[in-house]
Amino acid sequence: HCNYPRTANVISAPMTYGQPYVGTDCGPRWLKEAGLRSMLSNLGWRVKEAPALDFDDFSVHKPPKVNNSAKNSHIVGEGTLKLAKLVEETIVAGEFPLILGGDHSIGLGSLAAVLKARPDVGIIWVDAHADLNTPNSSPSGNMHGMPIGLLMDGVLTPDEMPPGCEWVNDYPRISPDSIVYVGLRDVDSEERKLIRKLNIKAFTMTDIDRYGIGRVMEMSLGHLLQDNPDRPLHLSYDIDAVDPVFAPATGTTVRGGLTFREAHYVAESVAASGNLASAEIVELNPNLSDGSGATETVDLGLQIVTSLMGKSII
Ligand code: 4U7
Ligand code: MN
Ligand code: MN
Ligand code: MN
Repeated sequence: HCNYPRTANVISAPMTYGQPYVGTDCGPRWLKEAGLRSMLSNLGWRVKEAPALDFDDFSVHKPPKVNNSAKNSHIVGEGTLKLAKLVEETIVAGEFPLILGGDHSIGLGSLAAVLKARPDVGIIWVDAHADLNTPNSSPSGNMHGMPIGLLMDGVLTPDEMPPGCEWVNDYPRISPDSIVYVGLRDVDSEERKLIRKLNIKAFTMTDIDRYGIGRVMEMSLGHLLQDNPDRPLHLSYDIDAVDPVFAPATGTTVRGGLTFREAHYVAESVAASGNLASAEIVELNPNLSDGSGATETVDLGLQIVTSLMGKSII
């Protein structure tokens, strides 16, 4: 291990335009103020911090037409392209991109980048939702429910890419066998059809009830690592995967989620695989709860990141 200590590049992606609430832009700042940097250095990481991405620089484009099937798609497209470039540069520099959201539309940028920089990447998507909608299938038009849908191979034709997101057509697609879902419990009908049709590996809350989180993570990692035990992994952790009792400060809560320990175990088991090469935590919105709910959610978010960056209990 000649490249240790490793360097983490903390990338702040304060995106709000993929969903209806202000406040997701505060996620990165709250995580940092809760002690992210010292936590990382205590774990032995060398820490770099990129200047927070600016998603409010509209000087370069005209006011976009309202598009209700993919709301704010110009702004989301432009912002996620910035993120994609930064994540690519980070990987090329040999650093670990640790991406702080922001709403989950940022997954469009981070995934496009990891797919390009590491074509053999495996993706673990921890979420109550499948985020597999397209502009046509989405019940809401909110792009935080579409990052996988826009990138999945065999779902959209290039001309169906929402306006402003055409750059995605120059990036690789996700192969359906390269992604695993953990924690699903609120899946829309078109998403369900796609999961079945494309045979995407999906562990729902029902599976977690049945097998326990230990077996579910073993099966998830086994699926992604079966052909290549050295395969790099990207973890996308939507805080709404966690039960709202423990993570109330997020925009799309769904009851019946991961317990406090299950939420940690997901991160611990991915870290223990030794394959984690990039990660993001998204959808924290400290505005959407009372003060103690916001603090609890941010603290949990930080603890999840701590686990996935390598903290072991003993
Ligand atoms: B999140 C939803 F309809 N599926 O598309 C949609 F239920 O990043 C929710 O996982 C999407 O939080 C949630 O709007 C996106 C809805
Ligand atoms: Mn999500
Ligand atoms: Mn979600
Ligand atoms: Mn959400």
